[in-house]
Amino acid sequence: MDGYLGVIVIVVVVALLAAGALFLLFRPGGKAAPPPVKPPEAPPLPEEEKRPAGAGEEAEGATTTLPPPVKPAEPAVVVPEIEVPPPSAGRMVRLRSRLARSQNALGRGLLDLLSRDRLDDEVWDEIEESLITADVGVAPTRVMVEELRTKVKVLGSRTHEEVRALLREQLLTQVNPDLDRTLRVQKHGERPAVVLVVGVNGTGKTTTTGKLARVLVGDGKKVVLGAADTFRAAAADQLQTWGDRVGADVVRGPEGGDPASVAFDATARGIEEKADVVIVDTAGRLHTKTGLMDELGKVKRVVEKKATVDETLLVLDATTGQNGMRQAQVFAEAVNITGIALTKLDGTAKGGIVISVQRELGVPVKLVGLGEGPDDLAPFDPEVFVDAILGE
Ligand SMILES: Nc1nc2c(ncn2[C@@H]2O[C@H](COP(=O)(O)OP(=O)(O)OP(=O)(O)O)[C@@H](O)[C@H]2O)c(=O)[nH]1
Ligand SMILES: [Mg+2]
Repeated sequence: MDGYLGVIVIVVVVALLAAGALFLLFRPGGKAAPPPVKPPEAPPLPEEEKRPAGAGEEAEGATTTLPPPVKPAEPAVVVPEIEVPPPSAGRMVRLRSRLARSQNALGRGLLDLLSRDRLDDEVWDEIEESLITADVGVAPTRVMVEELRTKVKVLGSRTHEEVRALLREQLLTQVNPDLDRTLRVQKHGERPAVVLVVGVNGTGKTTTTGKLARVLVGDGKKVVLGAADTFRAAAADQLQTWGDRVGADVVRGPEGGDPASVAFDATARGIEEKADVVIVDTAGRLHTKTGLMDELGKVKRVVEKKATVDETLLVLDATTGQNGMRQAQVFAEAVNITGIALTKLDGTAKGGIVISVQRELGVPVKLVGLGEGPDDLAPFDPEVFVDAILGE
């Protein structure tokens, strides 16, 4: 028993001593932790024992070096990584498969029909129908069928290569490789070029503005974006995301604010920042023609107080066919369109719209959208397009 008592007394005494020590260390108002004990400084080494830094630290006789003091962690600063997109040259070739997938059916169908031994009226009707279904448009279809009929008669019997060459020539003539498709994005001395992006809701204006910024940055230009779609705050956020990725400044205005004032500020910023190009994204509401004319006219006028609108791109969704074309016509009547950006060409077999839209609006297709990826916008190349339709 006595032995047990002794042990208990010792345990209690030790516990009391420990509690006392803890109290002294952590008493209210006292320091939570003892001040760091400064390690004793190592005595200087005798001359002969000094060695170059880092050499044989573990070697016998070397003094232990203390680890460097740990620096307090600095607050993490998130630096967005700026992307450098690939240059635009040859993009359509790279994206050709996107076209081939949806356009090949038309090409194969036409080649099969034209390769038949007997080309009677019924076959010619089928050829005509295929072209119309692909949105080539009635008038260009008539011209093509007439030309093909005459040429086939001259040829007599036809090899597959001859038929292909014939069709290629006809399609290419309709697409018109002679049209000037260069984007007018050259700086005027100190002033940036200004591109206005217009079109119906949901056709891909904001996406095309963002992708175009990438095309231009990839080609070595400095770009400023203007979010003149002030109807939805989300529209400016959407553009901001595109701009941030490639380090392009985005000029925005208050929600519901005046689009012309945003376009003006964006132009001013472009001049200030010595940018090469300012691209202005506009709202896609389909107004009455006069409302549209007033609004876009005002945007243009204010930009022209500081620079010139070099390019007005009409964004057209290739999947909307003739209906989209009619709406596009309203825009074309309201503003002076200088080029067409045809989007979603990856999702339709109706590539013939390239032919009909150029014909009806009298403006060249300058850009084509071939997917939802950030670099899926390409300068339009008629030959690559026709070859994709016909298949290699
Ligand atoms: N597959 C495909 N989708 C595309 C292409 N271009 C745009 N889109 C899609 O089309 C949708 C609408 O694009 P937006 O750029 O928001 O269209 P918007 O004209 O600005 O629309 P509003 O501002 O509402 O008038 C988005 O989901 C895009 O990803 C394209 O070339 N191919
Ligand atoms: Mg938009």
